[in-house]
Amino acid sequence: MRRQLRKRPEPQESESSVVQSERLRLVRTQSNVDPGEFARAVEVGLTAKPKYLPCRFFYDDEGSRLFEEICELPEYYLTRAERSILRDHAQEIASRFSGPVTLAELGSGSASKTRILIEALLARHGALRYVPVDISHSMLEESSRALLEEYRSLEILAIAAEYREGLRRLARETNRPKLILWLGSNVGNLYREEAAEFLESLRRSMAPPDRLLMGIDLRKDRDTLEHAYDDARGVTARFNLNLLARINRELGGRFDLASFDHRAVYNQEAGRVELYLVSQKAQAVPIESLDLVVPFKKNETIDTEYSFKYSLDEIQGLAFAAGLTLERQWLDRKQRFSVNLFAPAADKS
Ligand code: AVJ
Repeated sequence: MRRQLRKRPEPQESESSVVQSERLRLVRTQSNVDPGEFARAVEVGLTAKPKYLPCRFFYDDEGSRLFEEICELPEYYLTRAERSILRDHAQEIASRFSGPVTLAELGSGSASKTRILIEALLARHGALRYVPVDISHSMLEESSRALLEEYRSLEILAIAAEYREGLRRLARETNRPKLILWLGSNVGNLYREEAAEFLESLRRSMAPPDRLLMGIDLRKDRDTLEHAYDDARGVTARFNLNLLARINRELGGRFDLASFDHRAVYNQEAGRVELYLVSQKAQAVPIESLDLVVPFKKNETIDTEYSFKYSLDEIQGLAFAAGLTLERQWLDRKQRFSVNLFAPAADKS
């Protein structure tokens, strides 16, 4: 499924950079603008057995909007729990650095939780450089402008890229200690081994004073988890079905969205929520620009997302595998979610 980290071709080094103002620079990497990528992924995924679609394609403009809506849902406790932890401990986090830092963020999205840290860091150190990395160029531009408007002494380098390329660009930012944010339990979209590998490569890019602040969702009862991914208002269902709508919009697909169901299942053994789209009937769906007709049996599924959950022991294991030391860990009041501060392990750097 989401094998984006391992199996993707090496991206081109070329990037286009647009200086927007004295305080804002936007960089867009090559692979971020490859229009054939979605088409290739759909062709591979829908001719595989079982069928799958990589979850990174959820986030076109419509999908990004729906995800923002998910974050506000009563059932989706993740965002609120993380925000409350950040509110409670932002000052302590800022006080761990003795001077101005570079605040980097992977998958920044609308950066609404980031503000809490931006404010704490500005209050503590006066100046701040913010380097958000996100695949959505429009989201980056929008949120960057809003932040600059609000915070007068903030400086932004916005990188429109996937994580791996973003890291490469980030490694060049060496003049100040870095606080790297990876929030929202986005790590959950990686298989556990992939997560360890990715964090190890992240750790390699860190100097001794750098820190990683990571939000990780915790293992918990089935009911809470399945409702978080199958809400009463059907927003998550629309988010999942938007993958098919996107194929219709961009590739001339003829999916009838009403003939597919959204399904969320907690696989307790694997510790992950699995999202599927289920064909209600036998049907054949043409996708014009791929010159392909996709056959479905009744109840046949498309795997669309795995969202891995961690126990506290598994978080320690992840840190160890990546050569990181867990310096601090905070949980929300209901102990559903964790925010973790990691340092590069002393013997690794
Ligand atoms: C953005 C990957 C953290 O797994 O909770 C939310 C995505 N999918 N509802 C998650 C998601 C369905 C989300 N992450």
